[in-house]
Amino acid sequence: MGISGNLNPDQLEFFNSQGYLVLDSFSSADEIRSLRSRMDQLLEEFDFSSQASIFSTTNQQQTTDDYFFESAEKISFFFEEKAFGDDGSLKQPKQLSINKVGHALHELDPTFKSFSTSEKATGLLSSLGYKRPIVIQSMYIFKQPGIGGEVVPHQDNSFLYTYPPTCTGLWLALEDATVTNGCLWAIPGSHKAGLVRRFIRDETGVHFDKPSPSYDQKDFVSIEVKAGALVVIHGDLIHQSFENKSSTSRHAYSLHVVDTDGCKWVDDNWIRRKVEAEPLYAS
Ligand SMILES: O=C(O)CCC(=O)C(=O)O
Repeated sequence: MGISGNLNPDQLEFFNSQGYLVLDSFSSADEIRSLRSRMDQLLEEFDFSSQASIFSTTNQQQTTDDYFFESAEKISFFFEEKAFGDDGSLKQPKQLSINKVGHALHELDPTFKSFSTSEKATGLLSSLGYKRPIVIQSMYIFKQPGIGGEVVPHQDNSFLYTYPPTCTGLWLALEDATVTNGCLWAIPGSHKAGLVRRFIRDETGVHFDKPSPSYDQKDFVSIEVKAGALVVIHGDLIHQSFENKSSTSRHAYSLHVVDTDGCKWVDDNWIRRKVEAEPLYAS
């Protein structure tokens, strides 16, 4: 199937030199509304009591690890660290307590699948040179008001490694993202220095193979965007987001894509799928 690229030379030049690209108005207000209201529904249906056991049973580490690992092919709910009081109960409604939902919304939910496999998404990947791309994970990220946790500086290739590396992040703002409510920040051009470290899964669980370098906060630029904008993130770009101490949430839907042609998904990634992911296209 022939997929035409939809990025122009200036956009490609910006992405290649800076390691990220903002595409304003990538999604319409209607599309945003439908993704958000579908998530409202999923949250409404989510039976928090069934998951509460994860936080209270013995053998805590194993249950937590299993829930995390199995989420690769499920729609799973992860709480904010600060969601719970000392007595272990939620301090606010579940809708305001979830950090993210992942990692297979793009596969299992028709509304999220429709966006994730849309022509505008595949056209973008074609422009970036993908030959047989798969979405390897998706996340609905809430960045809840008051308690939305920070995401420390990282590179996406650390977590979703192919050899050679091919990961790209597609981060869709479902609400305006500002420095006040925890927008993305990145070090422009940092992708050119290559991958710093990897997140490895082995028989003991998961760990990084090296400590994190320390980064100078002065090198980061804020990426403030309006709802509907898509931020394209190179897999080696150093990026982060801060805690959300404001009273406004900052919802986003994020996809991570890797190629399956000309590279190999390595066995010690945290994601070990039982069923192979469907390619978005093959060229
Ligand atoms: O949404 C955020 O705050 C961080 C997201 C991120 O780092 C990613 O999707 O790679």
